[in-house]
Amino acid sequence: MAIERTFSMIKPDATKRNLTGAITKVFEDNGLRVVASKRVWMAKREAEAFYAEHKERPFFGELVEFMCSGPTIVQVLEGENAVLKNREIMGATNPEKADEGTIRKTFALSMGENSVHGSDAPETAKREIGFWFSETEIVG
Ligand code: DAT
Ligand code: MG
Repeated sequence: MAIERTFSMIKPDATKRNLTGAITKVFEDNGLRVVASKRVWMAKREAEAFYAEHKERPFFGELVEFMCSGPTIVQVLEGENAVLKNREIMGATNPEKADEGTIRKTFALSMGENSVHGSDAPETAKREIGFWFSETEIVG
């Protein structure tokens, strides 16, 4: 399996509870390397553009408001099969349905405040990495 990159966010519910290091450690313990990282407090227009695929969903307003409610850590993770591996490490969107030992099972508060975002496919990863990072900010 080739080395791949994925895009990750540590969401405001997690940064508020000082879980940035604890969550990053889970990535590293599972063989994913942080090759880019920055702390951003999203503007409403950035959250709306980043999550544009969900704009017709009933939870869109709530999602955008939450993502702008505090700082987020945006990261690029690199490793073997990184996109799928990160989705496995994260666990299901709804923490009540997430497997034991996943980030969302361990840390998430609810379906909305679910601590992490991760790209769902390699093409999505490419778009999401490009949304937040320039090539020179990614140091493998
Ligand atoms: P994921 O983040 O697991 O890829 P998604 O892309 O379907 O899930 O949704 C993006 C985010 O929107 C998700 O992390 C939390 C929020 N969300 C999704 N479904 C929701 C719902 N039914 N109620 C409230 N928030 C929801
Ligand atoms: Mg998604």
